[in-house]
Amino acid sequence: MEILVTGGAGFIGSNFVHYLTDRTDAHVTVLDALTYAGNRESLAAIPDHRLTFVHGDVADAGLVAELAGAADAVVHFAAESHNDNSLANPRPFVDTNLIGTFTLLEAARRTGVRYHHISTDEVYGDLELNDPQRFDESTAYNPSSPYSATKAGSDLLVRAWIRSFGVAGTISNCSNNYGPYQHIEKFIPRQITNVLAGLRPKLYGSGANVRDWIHAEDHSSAVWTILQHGRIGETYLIGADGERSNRDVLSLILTLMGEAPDAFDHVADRPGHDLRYAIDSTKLRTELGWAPRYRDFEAGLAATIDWYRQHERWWRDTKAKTEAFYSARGQ
Ligand code: NAD
Ligand code: TDX
Repeated sequence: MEILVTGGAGFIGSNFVHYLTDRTDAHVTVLDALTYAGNRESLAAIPDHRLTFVHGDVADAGLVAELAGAADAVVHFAAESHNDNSLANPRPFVDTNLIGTFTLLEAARRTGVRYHHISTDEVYGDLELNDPQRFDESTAYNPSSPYSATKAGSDLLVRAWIRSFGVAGTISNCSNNYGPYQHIEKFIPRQITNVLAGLRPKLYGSGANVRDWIHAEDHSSAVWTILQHGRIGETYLIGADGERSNRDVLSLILTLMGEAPDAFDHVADRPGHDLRYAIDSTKLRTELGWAPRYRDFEAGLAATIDWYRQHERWWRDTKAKTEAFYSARGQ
């Protein structure tokens, strides 16, 4: 099987490529623009005969048509993925998340290739802390940020191309991922690398905001399950019952790293900051028999801390620039 993975040099895409090459016979072609978020090093351990790397843009129609035409399936991870960047400069989010997805869908329509679209729980907006409901496949879209609005728009394009043009597509909306190869702009690796670099961790606002954490390898196993067994035209929510407040996650990181649990600074809150995300993944579990493997968040977090400790060369060069962006925003 030949699988085209867009955004395969990013966090979740590279975890998915490792998952495929470790556990299946598939040959993978990665299409990645190597933006600030892409890192070729994340794929360095994969043997040449299992992987073809193509440096290019998902909005390049000619290139995308050629690669999609040679694949049995396309898994579309490539995106501008960081909410804070979307507040500072939304334009690349429109270009990549909307025009890029449109370009892939046109190629899928012409070639008939199986298409799986990677999306986020943020398309549903946020929940109150005490709301007994979680997001499920019937929840109405209500995105808050330019990032989540462009992801919501891209999901709707996929639904339209499935219905109007018969594209053989599926969609998954996953909760917050953690694990190796995550860019250090994101919450968990930012705080781990702050401690490793001798800087104080930074918590937005009160830190009462809740995220529903899932290990990136569990996200990969869910996507592979949907690709093989998912019903065409369907949406599946992916989550591992991992709700925790940012304050609790940060205190746990500090404790696991041998620091006082309150050794952090409160900084400016994110404008429009979503309060809580929570996923009900019953459909994926009951219809397709998927279950997460990482059920112990503390153990998964400890392994992630070890990974950043052992891979300083992977992140060190980006630390100063990342922190300069945040400090200019009071964060
Ligand atoms: P990331 O920012 O780490 O990686 C994105 C990758 O896409 C990078 O390698 C980048 O170079 C590439 N890319 C960006 N623009 C491109 C373009 N125009 N053409 C080709 N490649 C391009 O992102 P991530 O956290 O790995 O997220 C991957 C996908 O998963 C995204 O679609 C995101 O919306 C979704 N998602 C992420 C999370 C999460 O917790 N990180 C949760 C749910 C869904
Ligand atoms: O330094 C920080 N301090 C802090 O308190 C950073 C970077 C973040 N935060 C907070 C904001 C959020 O409540 O931590 C939480 C997580 O922040 P991010 O890592 O930026 O993730 P989030 O905004 O929740 O979005 C993530 O999950 C859904 C991914 O970045 C998205 O791509 C995905 O769609």
